[in-house]
Amino acid sequence: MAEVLERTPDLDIDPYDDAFIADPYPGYASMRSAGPAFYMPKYACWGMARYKEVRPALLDWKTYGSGMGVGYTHFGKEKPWRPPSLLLETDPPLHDRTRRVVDRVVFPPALQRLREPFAKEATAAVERVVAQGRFDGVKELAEAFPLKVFPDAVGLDVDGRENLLPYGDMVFNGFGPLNARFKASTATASTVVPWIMAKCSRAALAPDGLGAEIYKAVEAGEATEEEAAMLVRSFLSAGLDTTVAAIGSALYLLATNPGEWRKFRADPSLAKNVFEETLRMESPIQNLFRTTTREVELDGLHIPVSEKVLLLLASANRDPEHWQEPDRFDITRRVQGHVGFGVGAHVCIGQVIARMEGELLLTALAQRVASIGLAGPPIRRFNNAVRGFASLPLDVRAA
Ligand code: OVM
Repeated sequence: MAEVLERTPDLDIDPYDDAFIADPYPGYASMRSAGPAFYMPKYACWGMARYKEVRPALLDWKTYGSGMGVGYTHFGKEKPWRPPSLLLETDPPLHDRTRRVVDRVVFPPALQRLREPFAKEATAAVERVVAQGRFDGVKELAEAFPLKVFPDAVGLDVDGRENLLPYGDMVFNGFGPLNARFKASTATASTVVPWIMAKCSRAALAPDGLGAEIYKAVEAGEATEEEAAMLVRSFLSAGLDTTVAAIGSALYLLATNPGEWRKFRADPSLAKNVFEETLRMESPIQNLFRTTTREVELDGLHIPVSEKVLLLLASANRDPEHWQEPDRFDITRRVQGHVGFGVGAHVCIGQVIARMEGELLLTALAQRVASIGLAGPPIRRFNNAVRGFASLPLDVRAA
């Protein structure tokens, strides 16, 4: 007992503070040096920020459960702001069943038919901005490209797609405490949420898209019609903000690291690795929670049962105990093992689509752009879980 009391894992840090979000990396360093886990009195929850603990916690779904929500809200104590996701906010055995339904739809060979339309749109998007010279990298590339190809792939019609990003903003703010930032993003919920739900119905989805593929599980007796709609909702929740943030961060890192840009230009086949290194450096989903299903002992430190634990993926991805020069953007780095997509039972189910988008857009960029630089100060997007830009003024010169 004395050993437990000796430890003072309290950390007076607020990962949802504006200043923290503007530059979270010094905060992550403090969190990592606090120990294997730390306690945040302000939120009465725990955190883990080192690679050494974050990765095993992600893999140990029995101890670190998702069924009580992967946001700050503890579903056993408070009502979730929206009906829980059947994928994200579930544990086995339910998770195994729903995951199987979606796994079949995103089976990599089945997604290869997306490559050609994605590549065509990537080229068109890059050619548009090259013609402009100066443009907003967020609006014109990071948003425009995923907002075209992903809803097309799911099978949404073109009307109302402007609801997708505001919905994502609510969903990812909803990973944090339901603070002023969350509340501001839900100001449009009364129009955005019903639009999203309507688009999840079988009738709203093109017969050749990923959404319609999900509904085949109903015919096969593997899911109910209502469950299928909720699984389509997962596509519309998780599939855009993440790729938008990743592409925006990749553009920023390339524009501000001219040496790496030159390497990339010389070898556009590095596109895949540029994207992975971006996910490590500027992890689109910075953090998410688990809930302990039993008391945990970590290096003499005790976390009680039913406690929320914030897993700082972005910090693990910059942990100097695991990575050499973690703060250096190195497009030839061996970046395998980053936890930007998570790992284990809940590892990102859309990763093949996300990687395809990243690879194809960055390839088109390396092939058609000779130089890329900032044309003004980038403006950060503030969200409780997603790290990206609101605006990224860029200047490009045609190759
Ligand atoms: C979902 C969902 C929403 C946001 C993120 C996510 C990281 C999943 O609704 O299933 O995965």
